Amino acid sequence: MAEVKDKKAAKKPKLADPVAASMDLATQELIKRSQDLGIDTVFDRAVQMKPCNIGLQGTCCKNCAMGPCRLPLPKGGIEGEDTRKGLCGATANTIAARNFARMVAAGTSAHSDHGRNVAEVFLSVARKETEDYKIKDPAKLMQIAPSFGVATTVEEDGETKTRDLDEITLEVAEIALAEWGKSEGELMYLKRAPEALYEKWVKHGVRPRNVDREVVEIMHRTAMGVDQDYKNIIKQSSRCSLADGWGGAMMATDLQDVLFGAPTPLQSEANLGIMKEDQVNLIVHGHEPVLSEMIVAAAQSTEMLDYAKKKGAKGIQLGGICCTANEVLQRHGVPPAGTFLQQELAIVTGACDAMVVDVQCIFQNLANVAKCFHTKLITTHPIAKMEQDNVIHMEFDEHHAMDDAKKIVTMAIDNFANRGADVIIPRHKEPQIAGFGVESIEYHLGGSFRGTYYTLNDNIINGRIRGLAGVVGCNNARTKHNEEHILLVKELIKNDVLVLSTGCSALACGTHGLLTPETAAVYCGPGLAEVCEVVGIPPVLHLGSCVDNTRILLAATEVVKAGGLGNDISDLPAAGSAPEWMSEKAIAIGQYFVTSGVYVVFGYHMPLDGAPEFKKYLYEDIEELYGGKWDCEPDPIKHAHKIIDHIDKKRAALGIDKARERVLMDMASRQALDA
Ligand code: SF4
Ligand code: MSK
Repeated sequence: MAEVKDKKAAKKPKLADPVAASMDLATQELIKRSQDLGIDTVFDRAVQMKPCNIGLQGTCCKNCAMGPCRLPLPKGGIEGEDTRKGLCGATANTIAARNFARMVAAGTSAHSDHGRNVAEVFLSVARKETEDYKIKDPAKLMQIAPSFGVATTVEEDGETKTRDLDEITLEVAEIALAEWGKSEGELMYLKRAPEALYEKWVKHGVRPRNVDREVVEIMHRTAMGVDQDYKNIIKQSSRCSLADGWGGAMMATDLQDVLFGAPTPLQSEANLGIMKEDQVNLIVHGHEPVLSEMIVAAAQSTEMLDYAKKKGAKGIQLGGICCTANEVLQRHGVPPAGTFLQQELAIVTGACDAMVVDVQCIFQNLANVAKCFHTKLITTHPIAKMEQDNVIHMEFDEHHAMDDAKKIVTMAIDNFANRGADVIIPRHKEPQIAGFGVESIEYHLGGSFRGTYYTLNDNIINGRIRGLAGVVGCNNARTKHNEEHILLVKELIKNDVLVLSTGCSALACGTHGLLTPETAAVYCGPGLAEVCEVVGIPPVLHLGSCVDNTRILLAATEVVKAGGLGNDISDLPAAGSAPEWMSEKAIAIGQYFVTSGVYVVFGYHMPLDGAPEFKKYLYEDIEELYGGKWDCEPDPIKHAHKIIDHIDKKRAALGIDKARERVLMDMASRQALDA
């Protein structure tokens, strides 16, 4: 018996094969290093623990203490009537729909609570309660004020004058913050959508009343013994998701742009190779730029740079992980160190002097990895602490934001001297152009005479650009790191599909060199390559973080407005995709794109297989309501071709499929299209 125990104890845990785990060389190198050092990372844990088969099917319910009730689909499917039910009688459809709805609620609450925090900081600025944040982009404020019903001009003595900026700021701040909990009416941003889409939302009764209420209502309706009609549950999921996409997340993006500046394209680099041996490496990770903006300002201050030099470092190298990376990249050119799956590896370099985190997508295991090195792991948000005793909590408060940021940067600098000699920073990094937005797409692909997005629309109509794809979302340790993103995106651009990218997908594209204009000549079809060359843009446009998916909604709205491609988002030759999704936020995003008329394809897997009738509703029937629907395809090449087929179907419906057959059009046919 003792021998058996010894054998068990001696059994080594299974480890990930670095080459099978990631397509990125820097990641492979550091997975190997972590294994040599006996430190487990998500890649190893993914081969050691398999997902639960019933959870994968979406049909495990634990919404009351009589459960968990588990309703797997029998092998070989169901013949005849589906008699599966939980103790209360809940069907597989009800259980899968409730689980799906709760993901929408969780995702919406994450984006929207982020948005609320930004709105609160914005109100502090408007009330002049903080000196550290300012309005950096008054033009953007003027642009969004009318959507909140705030006038930007006033009639005085027969003249139209611009109103006082402080007054506008305060009115926008108060109205925006009320959007989370107002007692009457509907979200004000809904009217920014194309009219035809707004009318669909009216017809189907899915206009969100306020942000918080739609989340609360999902939690109520999915509680034991409430809503037991999967179509009705999904109706509320649609309404809640709109409160995210056309509410909390959209306000987060807009107010961040007003406070920190709307992004314009800039040059940077990507991947773990951005870390430097002779500088203080400070990694910012999480989501809210309210924190990271101050860290950037503090780290670039002469005071901190001088202090770093005094402590023997040549400078301070900031790097980002996850969506914080996108936020500081798009506004300051701070290079991303990695995507979601590389967070532990940044510490495994041995060169990370401090990692500062706020909310969302942060592994609790960071604390265990940090324990093996000198790295200071600092949590900053009151709602996101860690139980491990090596984690330092330094609460970040907007009222003394710069002081807090300087304390954090000082801690990183002081820790530089504690770095061991055993440092491995992979050499791999790529140049990139990032930071596009609705406004910069207009600048690059717009037209001065014919409407803002005229050049883009013209190139879609004449077929040089076949269509648009929003490729977004996470990494997932159940798939090979970055591979689905990259193979999918390459296949799309090869087929002349212009890609708009956010989140970790955008970081992956940067890591693998797809965010440079030069990429076009190497990977694109002839039509897209020509457009990219003429206007000098990459074929994959970096549009920011997860909340910035709302930039894609607004860009699509601008395309509709510019004319010639139908009168609703659902008419456009366009689709959405999240090839390596893992977060509940991705489900909320997918649902608001579907409810906005977009065909959305996810990779990996969707937790719907245990409820085929409900799955068919999301994959087919829902299209009749909003013009968008869900799909799933784990193979990246097939995934790309589902999107391309959809784009071609929409082109045919618009009558522009002929144009694509002759990409090089003569003047007469161009005029015919314009007519
Ligand atoms: Fe089971 Fe119904 Fe309770 Fe869910 S709500 S755990 S299906 S009894
Ligand atoms: S960070 S939500 S892993 S994209 Fe927004 Fe990346 Fe997904 Fe987090």
